[in-house]
Amino acid sequence: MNYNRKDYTDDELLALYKAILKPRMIEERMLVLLRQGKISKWFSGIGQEAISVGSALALEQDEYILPLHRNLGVFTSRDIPLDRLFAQFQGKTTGFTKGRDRSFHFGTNEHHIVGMISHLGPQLAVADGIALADLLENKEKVTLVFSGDGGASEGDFHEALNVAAVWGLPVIFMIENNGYGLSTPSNEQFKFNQFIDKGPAYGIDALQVDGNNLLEVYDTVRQAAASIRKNPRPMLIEAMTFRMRGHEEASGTKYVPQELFEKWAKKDPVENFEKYLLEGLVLTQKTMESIKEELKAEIEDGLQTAFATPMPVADRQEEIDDMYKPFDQEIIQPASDAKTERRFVDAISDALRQSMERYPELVLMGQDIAEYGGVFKITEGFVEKFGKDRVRNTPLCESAILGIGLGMSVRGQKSMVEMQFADFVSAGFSQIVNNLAKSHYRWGQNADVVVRMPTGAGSAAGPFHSQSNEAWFFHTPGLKIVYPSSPYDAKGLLNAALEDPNPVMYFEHKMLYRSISQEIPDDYYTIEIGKARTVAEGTDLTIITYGMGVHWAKQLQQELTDASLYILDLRSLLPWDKEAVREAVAKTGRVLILHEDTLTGGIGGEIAAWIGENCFELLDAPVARVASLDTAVPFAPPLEQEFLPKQRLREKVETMLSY
Ligand SMILES: Cc1ncc(C[n+]2csc(CCOP(=O)(O)OP(=O)(O)O)c2C)c(N)n1
Repeated sequence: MNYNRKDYTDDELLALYKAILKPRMIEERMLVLLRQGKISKWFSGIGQEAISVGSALALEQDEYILPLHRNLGVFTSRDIPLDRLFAQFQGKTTGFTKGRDRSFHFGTNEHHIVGMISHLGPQLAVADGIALADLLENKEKVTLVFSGDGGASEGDFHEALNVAAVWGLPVIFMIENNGYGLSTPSNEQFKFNQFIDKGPAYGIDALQVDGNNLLEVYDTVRQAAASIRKNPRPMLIEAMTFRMRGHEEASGTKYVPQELFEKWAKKDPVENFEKYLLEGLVLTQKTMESIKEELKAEIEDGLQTAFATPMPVADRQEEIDDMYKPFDQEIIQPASDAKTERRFVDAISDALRQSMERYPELVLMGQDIAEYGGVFKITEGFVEKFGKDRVRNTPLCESAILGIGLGMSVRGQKSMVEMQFADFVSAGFSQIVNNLAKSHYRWGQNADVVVRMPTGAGSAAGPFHSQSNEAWFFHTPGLKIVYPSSPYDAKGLLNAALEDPNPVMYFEHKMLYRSISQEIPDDYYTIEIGKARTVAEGTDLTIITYGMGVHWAKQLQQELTDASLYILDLRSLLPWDKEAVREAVAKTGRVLILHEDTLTGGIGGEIAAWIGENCFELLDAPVARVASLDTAVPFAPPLEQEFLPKQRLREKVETMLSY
């Protein structure tokens, strides 16, 4: 192997040697422990250490790295105490996730590392988000994120590179091309010759390195980083390497031809570097032995401490509470009595504007939201007031933008991501339910992101511009969901959502945008998240609902001549107001749950079950539900009307009243 030491001193070379030896020695020990049944799973990075170590050492200590499952060398190069690292592998409390996530699935802001989620690709956009925060704060920093050649087939790879290119984000995309994705060889994974061919297609500089040559990786990343700090832009580095063991230790290597192992064994990154230093008299046999002894002692010491630490004891309340970053919401009253008649759409716009003034670290992202003002014109005029840095048009990359939101949270920034239509959130689903929602529970990193969701049917917009999909998120611990039905609530709840450091899905029904208005305070104010509102205090039947359902119920109340309705608007769906529901049940003893979302698996099912379990003795009739038909949302108005529950509401109410 050809090493070019340039002007690196002997001490620098020795530091590199120690750094590459460490993950190798840890791994060799781990493989023994695995065989002894003392650890449960191991993803080997043997043969690929030069990439992790070279990359990590080439960056400054406070520059973020986002490693994957073969990057032990990143963690060791950032000097993570080994007892904590091993405790993490063993699921102990002294690790980084309180025993909640395994192996390398953790982040530590102290060490400027954001670990992976199993899905691999989502990681790339998180790096974009960290880089965007750095760029906006003129930090002159680089973020480096890893991808395998297999993971690069994911759409997330394309989105992250595309956004990074368009926004000029200071990110190094380090692709470890090791020839296999689990058992799938490159020729069944992609059709192009090499990853650097992709660079120009994205408008990104791309370089290829010998991933087994520590000095080459180190030097290349150092130079790339120095250039990017001065001239922020993304860069793709393809590190050619080989996976010397199975995908993980249990999965074997039968599918890999033996001659490949033989060929690559000769290129072993640790042995070759060691030989180079010995031959160049940078390293003596004696120093080498004492370095190995020292590392061995450090590893054994770390293992002993980790093994001596007990397994976590489950504390139910702590488990539940840790899904969210603690936040004591302080309800803010408007500073004056000044009020103006505002439509629902204007109330949302007001909240965004006032929150942008209140939080200089808040950034808005969405398709066509800048000069164009968004398809519903909610951010019209925002660019003039807040500038394009903070009001960002995005490419059609829902997944990347949501991941960027998490990355910005890592750097202490707030973001609002506008889905052009709630339906399109499916393109970014994984980021929300796997990354944003679980991050705090896993390693204490909150996702300070509000996702605005223009939702609902009623305008003959067909199956893909009309869906109610709040239930997709209702089932995901770690998220909050609010769903206002009035301009007053729309403003107060959006402000509250933007204040909350947790990920909040904010649903806004499109049919309410311009059809309702109300006098609302001119000043900034917030409404408590998780608090329902009593809309009507009737005595014969309780309707529990939210969003458009509130308006359908109110209309029916006016039409009914011989019965009165108690109407409860939930306003927040996660958490939802159980006390208010209990009270509402007690008022009439008859409960109908109404929502625009389809019936099966809808939120009504959960609320009905809770009432059945907790309020049985308050009931005079079975809890009923009325919701949309279990179909896609149809286009033609007569079909859409039949789909929506409004059609069936009156009949249902009358049946219940005569029960
Ligand atoms: C979205 C998703 N699909 C499938 C998997 C299962 N899986 C985990 S790692 C892996 C192979 C990844 O290959 P590559 O990105 O080349 O990285 P390598 O393991 O070779 O380092 C697969 C298929 C996964 N974790 N996530």
